[in-house]
Amino acid sequence: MSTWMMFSFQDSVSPLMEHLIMFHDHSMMIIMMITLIVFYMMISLMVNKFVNRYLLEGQMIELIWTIMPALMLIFIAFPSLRILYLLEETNLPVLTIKSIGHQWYWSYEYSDFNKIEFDSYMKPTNDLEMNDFRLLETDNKIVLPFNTNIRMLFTSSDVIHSWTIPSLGIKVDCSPGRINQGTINISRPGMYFGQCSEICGSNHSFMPICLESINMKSFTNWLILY
Ligand SMILES: [Cu+2]
Repeated sequence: MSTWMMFSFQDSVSPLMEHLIMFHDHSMMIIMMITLIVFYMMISLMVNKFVNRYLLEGQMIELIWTIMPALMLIFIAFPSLRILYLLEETNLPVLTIKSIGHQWYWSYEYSDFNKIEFDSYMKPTNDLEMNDFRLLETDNKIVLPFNTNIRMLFTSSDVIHSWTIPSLGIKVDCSPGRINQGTINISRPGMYFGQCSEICGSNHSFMPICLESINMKSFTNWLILY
């Protein structure tokens, strides 16, 4: 991977993240149009010499400037709610993975087949290999198959952590004493990175999440060999 990749987010690899990006662009267009119109109006107010001596009873303009923002809010609210419900949806998961936050590392449990459990610590800078990402690589990666509905369960053993992989469009809080649920469906093979997203103590910045996505056949081999 090139050096420049380190300065940007990874590309989207899930249908949900694709939706989120579309929604971001959609609302950004609306915001930009509003900003431009407001700036144009402010500047034209300052530079022109028009006066309106009879500024009274403007029913029509008031109707317009009440309904227009309401309509715009509806255009933002409906797609936003749609994505919110899509993000919460879990449809027929093939696999369930449990992720537990600790101060300051993650541990994972694959309990569908044989009981697999492992801890995932950040690789120290001195142990990095060529092309490894500093502060993002872990000693044990989560291995998951792509094009598969996967249910993720999240909890914590101490304080609140937050399990995040931006390119999968997932961010779920891990609270002690309760289990939260999330869904992922990865579109491509590859390595995807994330970091704990809840300030959880002194080594909060050093508990990255590293996920490797492989095909189903390799995944079952991995399960058997583990
Ligand atoms: Cu944390």
